[in-house]
Amino acid sequence: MSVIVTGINGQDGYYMCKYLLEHTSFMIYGTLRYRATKLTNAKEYFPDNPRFTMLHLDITDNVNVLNIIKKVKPQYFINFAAQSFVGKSWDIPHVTWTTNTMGVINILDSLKTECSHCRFYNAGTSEEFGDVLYSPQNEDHPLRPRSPYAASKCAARHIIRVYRESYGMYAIQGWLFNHESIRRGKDFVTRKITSTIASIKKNIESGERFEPLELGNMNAKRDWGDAEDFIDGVWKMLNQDTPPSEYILSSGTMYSVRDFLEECLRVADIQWSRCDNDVYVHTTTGEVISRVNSDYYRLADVNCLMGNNKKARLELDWTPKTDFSTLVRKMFEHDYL
Ligand code: GDR
Repeated sequence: MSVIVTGINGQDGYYMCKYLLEHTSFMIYGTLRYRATKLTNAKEYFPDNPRFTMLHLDITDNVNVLNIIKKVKPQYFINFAAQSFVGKSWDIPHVTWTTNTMGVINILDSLKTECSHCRFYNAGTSEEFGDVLYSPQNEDHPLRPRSPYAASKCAARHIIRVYRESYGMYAIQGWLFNHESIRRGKDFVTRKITSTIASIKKNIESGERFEPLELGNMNAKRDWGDAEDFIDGVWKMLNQDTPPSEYILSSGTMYSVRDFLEECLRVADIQWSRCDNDVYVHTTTGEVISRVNSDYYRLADVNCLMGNNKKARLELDWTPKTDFSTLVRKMFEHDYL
């Protein structure tokens, strides 16, 4: 019995493999694109675990997808491989679409032909709701994407439904609201804040000067949860009695980028005052801790997202365990070590 998890270089792929190794007895095949990464690096991920195998897989290559599925014959296929940087998706719309949409078609079609009993999960996103009509968003909220990234995920959602309804496949795409961890990439705003504030804190302590943190839209509001909580919800979504439903996973709370920064400064115990235009100044030295740089603004941003997770709570018995302050503290303390 085996599971394929794609995108193990990323936060979600890694935590999914970890969860499955701890909670199941399946053989886990974790995949990542062939770049310079050697497969021998598998030891870095799950040292000496005989149930974990690392494979190269590029989901944009349908031959590669078909051959891996033929070889592994998985019971579950969990796709976290994606071009997941929303801001970058305007610069690389083709890569975004090819990976996030065509890649999904490649997987669906290979599963249909070679492994139609396999349960398939694709990573969906709150970004699909985009220009929201009401808050909190539930599963019935219309899809109103604002970025090439979000549009690619909406298209994937539609094609997954088509395969589910046409071929009777267990194929679903949950809506995951923002979810963070110590493994979050430093280009995403939360980890950018915790890692930069941690290094500023060290500079303050050693009496050295520092470069300020530079951020974009401080008013953007997001529903930030803990990635490890969400992985449990994904596995529950994959183990429903058929026919499967799609669910929102979210913390159900909403904070601005400004709130995240200020919470992180509190946790770091850095004394600051906020001046006009969101310039944050260190009280003792007068140095600028954080300021706005318009280069980080998006062509179209989603202003606020907050998920209604009632359906997942009731039907999957899923509950997010980590609150906002605990999440910020966990990430900051890791980066400050
Ligand atoms: P998001 O995450 O776009 O919500 O997508 P991100 O952390 O990139 O942005 C969140 C909000 O913060 C604002 N922002 C900045 N963002 C970044 N990256 N860098 C900055 O300096 C900055 N300043 C302000 C953004 O404008 C935005 O409003 C994440 C990804 O993981 C997606 O793949 C996933 O689908 C969604 O979460 C749910």
